Amino acid sequence: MLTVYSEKHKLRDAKTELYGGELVAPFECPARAEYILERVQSEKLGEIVPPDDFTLDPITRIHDSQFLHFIENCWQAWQSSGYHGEAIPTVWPSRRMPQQRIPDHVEGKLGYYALAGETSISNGTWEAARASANVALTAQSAILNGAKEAFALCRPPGHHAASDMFGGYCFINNAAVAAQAFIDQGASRVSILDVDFHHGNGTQAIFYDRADVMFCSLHGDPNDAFPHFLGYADETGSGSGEGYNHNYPMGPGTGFKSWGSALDDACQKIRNYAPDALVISLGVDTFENDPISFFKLASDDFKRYGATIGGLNLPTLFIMEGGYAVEEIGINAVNVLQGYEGI
Ligand code: 6XA
Ligand code: ZN
Repeated sequence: MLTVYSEKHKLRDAKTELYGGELVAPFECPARAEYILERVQSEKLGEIVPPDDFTLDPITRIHDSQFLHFIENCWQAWQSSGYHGEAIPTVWPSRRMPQQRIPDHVEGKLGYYALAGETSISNGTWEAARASANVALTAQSAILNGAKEAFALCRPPGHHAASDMFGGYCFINNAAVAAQAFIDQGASRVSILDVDFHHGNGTQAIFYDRADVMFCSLHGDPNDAFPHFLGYADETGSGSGEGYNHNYPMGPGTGFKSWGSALDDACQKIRNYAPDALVISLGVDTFENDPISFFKLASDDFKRYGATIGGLNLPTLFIMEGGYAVEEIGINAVNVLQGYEGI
């Protein structure tokens, strides 16, 4: 299987994450992608290529231009305002402030565009997020040009980012950008299957009223897990998108037996939908030793479910999302890809 990887992910190297009331070293760190790359190499998964440069056009098919402009310029504006730390939102247009104005000051803009408060913006964030989207688009092009499958080793991840919101370590929604690229290049239907521990709220929001992109997500019950405010089972789509959004929230301690049954159900829905392409939001934070999640999948389970996805027999684009048990992240991610390939 082809892997697309960019060294530019290293430019995303924030020093702070707001976690449990403390500023800690971010869970979403450069070592993650390096461990995955090393495993791809040591397991000889296949060729590894750098991404091509794409214009902003495929990204603006999904994201608001002013939002992208903000992510690009936030760090500069933050520093110019005289702040010494990294840019972290502290105020939001919350329920009793319904005007939804976009303030001039960076502090206001940050709150306007943020969906959560853990993710800081710092030097290099925009460049790394752009490169991550280019990784996804390059892998998508490979499939368009005839590859049966490809692995986009994206970092930073993307599935929490909505058209005009960042957070949960995500800035550009790589899976959504890639799915839209398939549609723009002639696909009638695309399925996105999100197996990250966290609900892909950004992806759901982007495609919620559309029938041409079906979204299925297996995740920690938002009653108990981030992002808390989206990802419930009764969210099934709206308008012409009604019936094309499927959430499988699961509680603390969920192991492979129940998780695998949910996957089987989602795969049946994908089979019925008969998409032209399948995009997998591949997070491996479902692992039993993940430091911020509560599912109990073992390393072997990743191989087993990779085989289930392979059984769909569809052109398949794997997009890397989360996973924070850093030393095992490569084993678990590559296990999915090898399971898919029947290895
Ligand atoms: C913030 C948790 C962010 C989760 C990010 C993630 N406390 N998403 O892994 O898939
Ligand atoms: Zn996650």
